[in-house]
Amino acid sequence: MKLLIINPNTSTAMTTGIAAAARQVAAADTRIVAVQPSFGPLSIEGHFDETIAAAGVAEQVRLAAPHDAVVIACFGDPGLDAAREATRAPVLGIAEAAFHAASFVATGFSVVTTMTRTCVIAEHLLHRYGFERRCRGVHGTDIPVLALEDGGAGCVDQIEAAAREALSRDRSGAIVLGCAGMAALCAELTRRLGVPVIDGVAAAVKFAEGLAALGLGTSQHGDYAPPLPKTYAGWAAPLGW
Ligand code: 2AL
Repeated sequence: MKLLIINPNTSTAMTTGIAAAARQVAAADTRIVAVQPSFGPLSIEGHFDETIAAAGVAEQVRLAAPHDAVVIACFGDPGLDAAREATRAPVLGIAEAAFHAASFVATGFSVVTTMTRTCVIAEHLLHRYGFERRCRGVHGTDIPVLALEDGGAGCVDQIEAAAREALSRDRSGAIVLGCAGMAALCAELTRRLGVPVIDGVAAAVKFAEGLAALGLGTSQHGDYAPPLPKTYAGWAAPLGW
């Protein structure tokens, strides 16, 4: 199968890292194609960044070559509903995938993320997806996303400390990593913490493969039906239906 992974930010180093993390868990017959928007923020650390990045996700899914599944690899899942309107393939956000995975292996989980100001984005998603009763805390580390661009090895001690504090304070059984840039640290943090640590990129890849194998794609019925045909003005003109 062909799996399209969209990194919603415009850091090429992060797109490369996300592709490597995806390839590490993908099945032998899964072809990973990793892309990023042609415009938008280098990292996504707030609401304004996220709004522009969501348009970038819409751009990439609209202009994409044929694919069997799509993963949106930023923890705010920007543009998830828009992407689902734009393709028949299943579309998974890494936050949504990680919340599902964590709920399979623990009664309660904690999220450890980057900038504290982004915690509210994860909290909004937990409510939107109905996971607010499974998540026992969202914790910022104030690590800038771009400090994770090269795999984030220099940040692992700080993330471990935040995760230990979260496990104890929240009485949770698993840790969800709150940034695609943390993917390369998942194995090391699992070893150090001794609890399930969930990287949403890996979880989304495996769920996407599972859905595709089951022949399940995005519903064409109701609100996920293709966008209504109309003219789009300005820079968005090529994205109209
Ligand atoms: C993210 C992420 O996954 N990519 C990005 O640019 N920002 N999420 C986050 N919480 O910082």
